[in-house]
Amino acid sequence: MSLPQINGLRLVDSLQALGQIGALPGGGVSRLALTEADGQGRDWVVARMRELGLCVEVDAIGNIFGTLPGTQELPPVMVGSHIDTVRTGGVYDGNYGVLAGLEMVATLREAGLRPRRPLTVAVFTNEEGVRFQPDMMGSLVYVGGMALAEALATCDTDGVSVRSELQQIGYLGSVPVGVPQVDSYVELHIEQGPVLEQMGLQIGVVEGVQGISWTEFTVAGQSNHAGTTPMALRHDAALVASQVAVFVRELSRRMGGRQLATVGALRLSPNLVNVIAQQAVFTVDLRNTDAQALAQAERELLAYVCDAAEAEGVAIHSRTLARFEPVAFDPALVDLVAQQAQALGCSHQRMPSGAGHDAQMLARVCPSAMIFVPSVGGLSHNVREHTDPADLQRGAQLLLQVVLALANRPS
Ligand code: HGY
Ligand code: MN
Ligand code: MN
Repeated sequence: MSLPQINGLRLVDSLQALGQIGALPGGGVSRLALTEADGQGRDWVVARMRELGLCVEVDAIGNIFGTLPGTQELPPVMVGSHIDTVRTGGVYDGNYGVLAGLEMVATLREAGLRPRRPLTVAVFTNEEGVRFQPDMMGSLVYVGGMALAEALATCDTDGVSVRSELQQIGYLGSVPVGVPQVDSYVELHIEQGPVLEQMGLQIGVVEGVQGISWTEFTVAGQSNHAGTTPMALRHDAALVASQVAVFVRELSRRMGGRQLATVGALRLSPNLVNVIAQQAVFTVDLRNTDAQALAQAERELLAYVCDAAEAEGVAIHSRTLARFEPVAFDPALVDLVAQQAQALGCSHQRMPSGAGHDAQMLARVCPSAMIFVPSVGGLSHNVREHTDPADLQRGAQLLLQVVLALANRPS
C-alpha cells in the first residue's frame, strides 16, 4: 500500500508562519521559554491542533499534547519536540519536530487513514534551558526525573519563577504530571551539526544522546583602579574566568575523542573599562558520549578552577545547572528507523546526537529514537540556521512511515 505523501510546501509554510512569532529583525527567532512570545507560539500551535481535530491537553508543567484517537484504546505513539528557542535561534530547532508531527496528522486525515494506536504530538516546555535550568525541563518533569514543585519554583536571573510565567502565559495546565503511558516516542529534528552535510547524507538514524554537564561559576575578586593597582596586588575575577575559558579548550584538545567544552555565558561586574572586575559569573558546558571521560573532564575542570582562584586570591563557588548521563535509544526502534529510511530510499547513517533533546528523557519511560535531517553549514543556535525544503519533506515522510509502522503493528 503506498503511503500518503507529506505536503512539503504546507510544512515549510507552517515553519515560516510560526517563525514570525518572536521573529528577529534580519532573520531568526527569539522565543525564550515562557516569555510572551513563547505563549503566542503555543497559542498558534494549539489553534492548529484544534483545526486538525486533535484532543488538546496541557499538563502542570505546561507540556502540550494533541492526540488523534486511534481505532483502539491503546497507549499512543508520540512525536514532538519543543518550540522555545535560544535568544538567537532559527525557525527549525524543535519547531520542525512539532510541525512535522502536525503535518503528519493533516496528511493522515486527508487520506482518511486512522491508525490503530492513537497518535500524540507533544510540545515540551523549556527544552533549551537558557532562561530556566536545566534544559529539557518539561520532558524531565513529564517522565518523573524532576519534581514538579522544584521545576515550578525555578527562577530565572531576574528572580521570576516558572510557575508565575506559566500562569502569565496561560499554560499552567490542569493535567497532573503522573506516570506517562506512552507506547513509543520518535523525535524528528535538524542535526544542528555538520556531519550529514559533509558526508552528503539525507538522514541521520540517531542512536543516542551524549552526556551533558552545565556548571555556573561565580568568582568574587576585588574591584580596584585599573591605573593605580600594581599587577601583583590584583584579585581580578575577569582573569580567572578567561583562564578557565582557555583551559577548557586545551582540556578538550588534550582529551580528544568527542570531548566538547564551551564557555558560553560570561557576565563581569562592574564591567567598566577602568575597573578591575570584582565579579565574574560564567558557565561551562561539557559534553561527551563517554560517561567516564565526561566525569574525568569535570574533575579536571574543578581542580583547575580551584588552583586558578587560589593563585589570584579570589573566592569561587559553583552551581550545577544541568547534568545528564549519555543516553542510548531503543535498539529495535533505531533499527526500524534505519529500515524505513532504507525503504524510502534515503541515504542514511547511524550517529549520536551532539545536542540534548526531549527524546533523551522520554527514553526513560518508553522506547524512543530520533531522526535527523541535514543542517546547512552545520549551523544552529544561530539566526542563519537552515534546512532545505526537500530535506524537511523527506524527514517528515520518514517520520510518517516509522510512526505508522509503530501505530499499526499488532500488539
Ligand atoms: O543544549 C542543548 O543541547 C539543547 O539545545 N538544549
Ligand atoms: Mn532542539
Ligand atoms: Mn536547541
